[in-house]
Parts: sequence; C-alpha cells; structure tokens
Amino acid sequence: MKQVLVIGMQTSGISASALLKKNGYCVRDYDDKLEFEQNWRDRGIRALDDLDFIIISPGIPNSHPLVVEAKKRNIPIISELDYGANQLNAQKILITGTNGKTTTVDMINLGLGITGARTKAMGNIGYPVSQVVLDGTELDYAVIEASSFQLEYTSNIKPKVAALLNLAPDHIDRYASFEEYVEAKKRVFLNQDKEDFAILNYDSRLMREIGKNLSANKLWVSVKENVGEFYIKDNYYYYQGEPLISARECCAKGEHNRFNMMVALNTMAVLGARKDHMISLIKEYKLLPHRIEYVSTINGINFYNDSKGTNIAACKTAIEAVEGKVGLILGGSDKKEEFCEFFDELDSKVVFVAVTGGNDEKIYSAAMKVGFQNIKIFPTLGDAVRFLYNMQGIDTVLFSPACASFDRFSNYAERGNTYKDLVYGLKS
Ligand code: UMA
Repeated sequence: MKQVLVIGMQTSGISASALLKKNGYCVRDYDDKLEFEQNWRDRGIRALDDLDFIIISPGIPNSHPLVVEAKKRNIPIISELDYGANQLNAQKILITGTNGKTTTVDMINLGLGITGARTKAMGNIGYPVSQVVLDGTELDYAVIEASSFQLEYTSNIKPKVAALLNLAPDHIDRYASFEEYVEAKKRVFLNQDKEDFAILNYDSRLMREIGKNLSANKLWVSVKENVGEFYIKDNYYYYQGEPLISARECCAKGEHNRFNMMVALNTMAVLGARKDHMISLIKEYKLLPHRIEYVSTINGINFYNDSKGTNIAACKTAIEAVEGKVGLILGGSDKKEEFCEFFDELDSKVVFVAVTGGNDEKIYSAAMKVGFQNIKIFPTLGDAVRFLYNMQGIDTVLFSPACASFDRFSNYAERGNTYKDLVYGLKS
C-alpha cells in the first residue's frame, strides 16, 4: 500500500487525509499542535520514512523541519488543492492575486449559477477542494480561489480559465523576496494551452511582462484604459464596444470591485454566458462580509469593517473607497510589511490612526519615523473603537488592519465579527 503523509490537520488536512484513505492510501497524519491517536508528530523525521508523497496544508511554511527534510530526500510534495482538483470532474476556473480573490470567485460562482450551470466556490475561500471531491458534488464548474501558499505546490491542475488579479507585497513573512511570491502566483497559468484563457491586469507593468510568456488566450482587464472585451466608460460597463449596463446598478462599490466584476464577466463570456446573464450578475451581486462592509451609522459616524484587509495594499484600497474624514484602526499579527511609506503617503482624509494588536509598536514607530503624529496605541480593539467614536471631527471609522488576525483571533471573520459587535455595542 502506498504511504502518504499529510502535514497540517485542520480544514485542508482533514479533508485530504479522508480523501486519501478513501482512495486506498495508507495515511500518516501530522500536526505540530494536536495530540491525537496516531499523530505522527511524535515520530519526528521518521514520519518521512518510506513515503511515496506528501500532501501539504497551505499554512505549513517551507522552513518547517519536515518540509526541509522531505526536500533533501526528494519526496514529492503536493498541495491539498492540486490533489483535490485533479479528481474533480468539472471545468476549473482558478483565481489568484494579492487582493480581491474571494470576491472575484464569489462573483464568478454567482454569475455561472445564473446561467444555470452547476457550480461551486472552493479553495482558499474556505472550502477545501478535497472536501468537494469527498462530498461527490456533481459540478460543471469548480471556481477555485488559490493562494500563493497553495500554488507553490501545485503542478498538475489545468484551468480552463485562470486569473491573476493584482500583485502587491504580501506574506513577506513567508517569502524570501517579492519575486519568489510572484513566482508562486504565476503558477496559476501552469499547464494552460491555446484552448484556455488567462485573465491579466493591464494596469500592471509586471503583469504585461508575465503575459508575454503565456500560451493561453490572453484577456486583459483595465480600470484605466478601454482594453479588452469589457471596460468601463462614463460609468457604464461596455461589452464588445456596446454599453451593457450602468456601473451604478452594482452595489459592490469601488474601482477594485469594478475590476473584479470585469474579470467575472470575461470568465462568463468565454464560457458562453449571454448578455442578460451578465447584466443579472451586475445587478444581483452583493459583497461578502468583512470587505469594506458597511456596519452602521451611529450619531452621524459611519462604521466600516474591512477585517479582510490583511495587507497594506488592501488597506489603501479601503481608504480610497470610504468617504469623509477617516479614523483608521490598524494592527494585528505582523506580516513583515514596512509601514514607513504607508504613513508617508497616507491620504490626508485619514485624520487619526488607532493602533491595536501584536505589531502595535512597530506600526507606531514607523509613523513616528516619518513624522505622522496623529496616532495612538490602544490595548484592545474595543478601546480603539470607543476612542474614535468619541473623537471630534471624524465622519467614518474604518477598521482595515493591514495585518493578519492570528495575534488575537482564529481568523479574519472572527475578528470582523468582534469589531461589528463592538460597533453595535456603542448604540446601547
Ligand atoms: N500547522 C503545523 N505546523 C506549522 C503550521 C501549521 O502543524 O508550522 C498546523 C496547525 O497546527 C493547524 C494546521 O496546520 O492544525 C493549519 O493548517 P492551515 O494553516 O493550512 O489551515 P487550514 O484550516 O487547512 O486552512 C487553509 C487556508 N489557510 C491558510 O492558508 C493559512 C485557508 O485560507 C483556506 O480557506 C483553507 O485551507 C481551505 O483551502 C485562509 C487564509 O488565511 C482563509 N489564507 C491566506 C490568505 O487568504 O491570506 C493565504
């Protein structure tokens, strides 16, 4: 019987392990934290003896001793996403990028659903691909969100449509350089040929370079220029040179969401959707929670929750999207991004920054270095919310931490819900 090791026993690992067992493999489950029967953790690198391959969860870093040793021994390492996707009998749509992946996957999934196709969103969005295989769900399309962590160990998937939305520094805690991060992201186009479609961001010079080496049909998307099949002119979505619908009909506001929508529309178009399907998507789409999510207006102050804003680029997008004089809440689990430039270039509509979380002092000293004085550290998120609420001259309180949530929460959703509860608490 073939021997496989699964590293990381949470959402991805649990599903991968069950699928491997179903497929007749002898599976060793490994996790640094969990104590459970037959956890191979206690066997150290002996867990790697006589292995055929390893299935790795996205959260396991390359510096993990088992990964380092497995590479020395030339044991193949496969991502859970790749292992699952290759057993799915559906056309694959693979979406990556630094920001906007989940929203775009959600848009495509809704759009293809409107055409009557059987479709499901999966992957980094929160539902492991291996679990979809285990569930036995019959699908026409698998709309897969892929993180750089998942793409690093993905070699076999051949997506009909693949999209790289944008590239900005992220996960610097995990990658030796930005180039290394970009290399992982580029793998979204791996194995595509001239039968397939690659969607790229025309507004990024780096992306235009990447496009030169792809074999798939390229579909360019821009919010600045009228390139490609879809573009926006005078606040109207255009398709093949003809106006489609007013962009104001879509409640997902902001330039970044218009970009995401055009990626979804391009995907629908190449998969045969009709114009009326596209119009329905634009009219019906509602953003998922925790993405520049409007929470409430209390005593004239608007509160927004952008807990999914886990890097500086996402935080800047959120600042751009909200209106009035802004009180910004920053901070969380550090991802090794530098904040000096952020404060140096900070939009003047941000009148005060409240910092809270694991990297509060690092953020505060970056602000001091560049002379940004309107900033204060708070022990808890609640203290930060209450301070900004009581401050004079603020129209909008924006929680867009630009950091991961793992310092105080299990994930961004728990963090966002905590923020929303604190805001609702101000009413009582
Ligand atoms: N673990 C170890 N050793 C380590 C690190 C982790 O044993 O050094 C163990 C932990 O104890 C834990 C398990 O590994 O038991 C966690 O594995 P994981 O972090 O891969 O978590 P999963 O629950 O499998 O969730 C993963 C993705 N998580 C990450 O990439 C960090 C989820 O994306 C994804 O939804 C899920 O697979 C299903 O595909 C979350 C995420 O934060 C939302 N993604 C990042 C992002 O969007 O920025 C990339």
